[in-house]
Amino acid sequence: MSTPKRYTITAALPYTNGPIHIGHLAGVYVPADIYARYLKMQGKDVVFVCGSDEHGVPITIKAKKEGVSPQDVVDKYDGIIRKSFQDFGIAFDNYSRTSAKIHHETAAAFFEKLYKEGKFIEEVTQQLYDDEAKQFLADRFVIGTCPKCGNEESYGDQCEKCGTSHNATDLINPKSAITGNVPVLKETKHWFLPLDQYEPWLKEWILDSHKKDWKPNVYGQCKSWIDDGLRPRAVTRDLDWGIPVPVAGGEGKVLYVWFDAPIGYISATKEWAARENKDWEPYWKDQDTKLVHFIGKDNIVFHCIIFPSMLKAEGSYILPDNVPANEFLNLEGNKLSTSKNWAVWLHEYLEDFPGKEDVLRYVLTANAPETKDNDFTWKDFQQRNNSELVAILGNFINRVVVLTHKYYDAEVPQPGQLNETDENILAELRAYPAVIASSIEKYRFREAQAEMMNVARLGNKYLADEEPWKTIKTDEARTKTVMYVALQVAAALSSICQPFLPFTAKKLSTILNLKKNISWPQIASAEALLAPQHVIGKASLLFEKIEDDAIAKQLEKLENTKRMNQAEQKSVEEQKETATFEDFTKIDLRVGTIVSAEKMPKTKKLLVLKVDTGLDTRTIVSGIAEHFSPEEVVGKQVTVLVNLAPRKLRGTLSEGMILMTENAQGELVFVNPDEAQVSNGSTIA
Ligand code: B3M
Ligand code: ZN
Repeated sequence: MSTPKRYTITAALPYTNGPIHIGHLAGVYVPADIYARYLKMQGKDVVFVCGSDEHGVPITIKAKKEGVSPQDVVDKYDGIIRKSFQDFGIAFDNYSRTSAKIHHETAAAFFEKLYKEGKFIEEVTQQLYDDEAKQFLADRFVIGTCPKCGNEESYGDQCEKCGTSHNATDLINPKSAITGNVPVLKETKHWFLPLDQYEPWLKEWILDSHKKDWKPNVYGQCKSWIDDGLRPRAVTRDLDWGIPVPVAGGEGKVLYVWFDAPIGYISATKEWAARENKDWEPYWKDQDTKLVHFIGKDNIVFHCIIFPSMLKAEGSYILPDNVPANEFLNLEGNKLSTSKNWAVWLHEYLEDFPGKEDVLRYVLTANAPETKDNDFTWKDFQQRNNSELVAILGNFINRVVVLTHKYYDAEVPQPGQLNETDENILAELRAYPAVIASSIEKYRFREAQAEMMNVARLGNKYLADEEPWKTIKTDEARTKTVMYVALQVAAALSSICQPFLPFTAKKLSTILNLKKNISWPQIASAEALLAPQHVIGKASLLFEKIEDDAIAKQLEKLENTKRMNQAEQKSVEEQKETATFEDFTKIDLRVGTIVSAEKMPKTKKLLVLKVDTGLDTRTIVSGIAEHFSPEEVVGKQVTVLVNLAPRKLRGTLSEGMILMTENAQGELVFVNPDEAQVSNGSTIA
């Protein structure tokens, strides 16, 4: 596209069925924010929109599980997610919600238009139905084997393993996610978007025109879907949560969430334009507008094939110029998972690392899964903070600021004649904005950020080579020149780091006492960024070291999560053979108290207990020494099987057994009665 007149930037609408974590930030929101901030800094006309995706089956499932209404669920998470975005400086022009009136109206009108123009196929088909739940099963209400890759846990609309999108009826061995039942087929009427009819156009638009400028992972996925052949896709559902189908015969049905959600970008733009007294239409309908969708790789088919086909069918909209989807971020070697709680939740991160928003932004960009899945590790987080942010960027700024205060009472000194080194440094500095811009415009944010750090490296190296702390004693004039040049680099950094580290940029502006933001063209020009005699502000540290114990705490948290998950996964043992009532009455269970305990010599596992059973005080040998010390168990009231045939263990006669079980963490615990209320000898039946 030749120079666009304006930009419409969208970031995937998060589902409001849970809070958001580092994977969301790394894959979608930080890159989108860097891009939008960068463009705005260049004075471009930009709208950057997002919002909560509040329809769809995951939300109704969550509501069912928690025994609340879907509205309660979306209200709760919309609030949490909205706050996380604000906290991390994701500067949307508008963050809307798909439950907003304007969205319901926009999506319904969009559907109606396609309906009236005959763009849908209307068909009565057999859909999966859960007889017990009295409900049709679509999307995430049904789980089965993916016809493409064999993943046995595929959802009805999409396989998370291979990314294929399909119809629920395509699944092999489908099962209801509500009851676990095998669904039956039942007739129902739905509207389908005939994607097959768009195939020739999609081939031309994606396979021919975007071969060069779309990322290989995105292009490759699109090509594979198109090569597989596209089929009509239902855009309505038999559900009661969503946007009602606005045409006759649509009663009791709603729009498919993936039909309404991307229209949410349009609604969010409308809402913004109304607030800003602007016209929304050029942002979506003028061919000179560049539309860019930031998403994760699981959303590629929806943004590259289905939504564009909808826009094409409607006829008056522009199409995305690019869809720079990222791969996935893993955490300490494992896939991020909301259900397994394997995540770093943004709201929790800020509790543990207050004021370190930019550190996370930095690390996530440095490690962004741009071309392949990548791993977030806490060690790497610490390392990048300590040896990059603190040691390079923070250190450079701190040296410049502290020395300026010390030598010149905070005033930018008047430089003398610049020598070749100084000229080279300034020439290098002036070249950076173009280099970084070029990476950003190619959606290579890691590369762009690495170049930003190179500016700080340049400054550090310059100071280390010129050693103003030494020359101050021998050559005042030279020192002034060096400090002047170093201050120019510091000033440039306040602007160059802004898209990546917005909080730091602000701090740095305050430290340098900048009255106006410095623009990138200004850096590229020969003009002084900080004029002699300008008085800078107080020194303060941009970053601080992260110590080992803070990292250990995070790793411990993850270890706990692992343990919990393992305990949960442990399958429940099958029920044993039936015992008759007579069998049961033979068993004599009593309440007893452990009165003494000692380790059985020369064994690891055995404790010799004396137990007051109410009948007598007897010896019981128990294999719990690896779980409890003798001191821990003395005084405990426990359940005792008293009529177990006595048996000799290592020469000691054991007359009974103490009942134990395992808790969720896999630790042994006593099966004990409510201690205060029962006396020893009480029978248990
Ligand atoms: N809510 C899916 C997701 O969070 C979906 C994105 C919608 S973008 C229009 O993965
Ligand atoms: Zn699959």
